[in-house]
Amino acid sequence: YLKYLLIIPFLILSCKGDKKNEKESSKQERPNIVFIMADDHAEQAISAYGHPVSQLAPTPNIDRIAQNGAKFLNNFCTNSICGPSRAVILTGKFSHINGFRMNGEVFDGSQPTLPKYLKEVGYQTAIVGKWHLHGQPQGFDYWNILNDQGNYYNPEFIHKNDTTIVNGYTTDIITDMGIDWLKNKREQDKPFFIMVHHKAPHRNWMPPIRHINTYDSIEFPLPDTYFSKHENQVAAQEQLQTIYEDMYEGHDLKMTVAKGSDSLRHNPWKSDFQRMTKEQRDAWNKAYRPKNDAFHNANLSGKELAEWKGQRYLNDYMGTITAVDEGVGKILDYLENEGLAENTIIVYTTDQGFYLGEKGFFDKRFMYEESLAMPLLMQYPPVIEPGTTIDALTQNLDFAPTFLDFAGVEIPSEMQGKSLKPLLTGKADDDEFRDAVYYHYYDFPAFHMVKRQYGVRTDRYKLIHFYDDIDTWELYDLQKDPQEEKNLYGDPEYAEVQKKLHEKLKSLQEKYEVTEEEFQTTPEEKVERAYRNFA
Ligand code: SGN
Ligand code: CA
Repeated sequence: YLKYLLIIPFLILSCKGDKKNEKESSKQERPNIVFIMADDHAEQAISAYGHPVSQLAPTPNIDRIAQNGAKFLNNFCTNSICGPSRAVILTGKFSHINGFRMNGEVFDGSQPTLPKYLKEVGYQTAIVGKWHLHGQPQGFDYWNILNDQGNYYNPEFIHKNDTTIVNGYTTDIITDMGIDWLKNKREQDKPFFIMVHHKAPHRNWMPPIRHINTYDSIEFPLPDTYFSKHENQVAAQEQLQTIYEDMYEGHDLKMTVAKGSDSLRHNPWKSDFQRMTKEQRDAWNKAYRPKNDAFHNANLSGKELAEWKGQRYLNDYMGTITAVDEGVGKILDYLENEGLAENTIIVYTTDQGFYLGEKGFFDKRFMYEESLAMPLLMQYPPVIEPGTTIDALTQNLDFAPTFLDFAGVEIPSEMQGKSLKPLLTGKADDDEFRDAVYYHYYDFPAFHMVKRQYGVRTDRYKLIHFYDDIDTWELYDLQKDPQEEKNLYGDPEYAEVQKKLHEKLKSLQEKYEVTEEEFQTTPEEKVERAYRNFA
């Protein structure tokens, strides 16, 4: 008996110990999250996605995430513009619910957000780089953000109440800030969530000196639709984002006034160049001068000139991407070397898609594929099989619920997205995840004059309504016409499809609590917005 009596307290103690261990380990098991987001990085420029341009200027480090984990093939934004996409990511709610519809508005930081929920369960949270939601970030233990859009060279950063110029190249600075926080600034025993938000490859596509000439010998393929006439696409006819018509020859294309000169042609925002140090500017001129002189010698005009502009754009754009890719490599190496990669969800994405000359365009905003698509790569070794591809229709709306789900936090019912975890763990069927996505872009009149529009996209079809100062519908069969050049709206052969899409659109608007007010603008508001955007 005595023997057994002695064992009892021991059993009680060891049970308690087990419980404690259980708690400890579940705490430790909350995954860290490293969320790397570029600004305007087209899917066409990530080699893991296989598009022709990216094969000539590959992104081996970004691709590592796809190899280690999952590549989403049908991920879309809800509103293809910077601030709004960021607000959707933070809240898991559409723009009309989180209140941030257009660039230039101020994000209501008092609302519940992803970092706030994560903090509640013990995460350390940080954001470095582009913020662009105006006002100070809330819910982050540490933040150091670019002032507004930020600049490529010697950008200003805002930390607490101080604005400081940080010397160097923005992508490298942001990468180093991210690593510095991971290494030196966080509390080492807590799970962490960091958002590393690049400025690149945003306009005006200024590469680091080391990559100005990296792609000089490459001829990038220009898209078949580079000279599209936008038949039956009124909004596309009236936009101001055509490479060969609307890019500023100096500021954007770095074209000089004459052979032998380093003076830029049209360059309305001088500060992007003036802020460079003499040393940077000299190295810059040295790298650009020979190719600008070759351009003057060639004496191009018409179609040839338009194509040359497309090449210069892609050359610079890919140069900025290459620096982003190097930065991603540095972060991955750091996490791997520190033994952190195993328990860290690493994400690479961008705030929205971008045009690399499709339809003649640069920029985004339209509901057409290139700007609607949002590349998304995610690795998390414990549950995501290497080389996974996901076909489901997913959105930036789903990011917050996904991270909360992985962190073991109950997803708040008011969030409008869905957790991607079941897709990533093979527990959900791609086809059944979602049958259509809803989209709404509001920012008109504004830069590039892309009309207000909303619509629905299924796995095969897309219906768009352009409204406000026009009232036109477009319908595409993406299987037969992936380049969206043939507007089928009103085509009798598609009458049934059209009817179904209208019904779907209506049901999504009901589901997502879209009200009539969403579609109204007062003339005063328009004037105010136009002023804000052009000023
Ligand atoms: C700037 C750019 C525009 C771009 C907007 C929004 N002009 O105004 O081309 O569409 O930002 O971009 S620039 O010459 O000043 O760069 S967003 O990514 O912030 O939404
Ligand atoms: Ca952007």
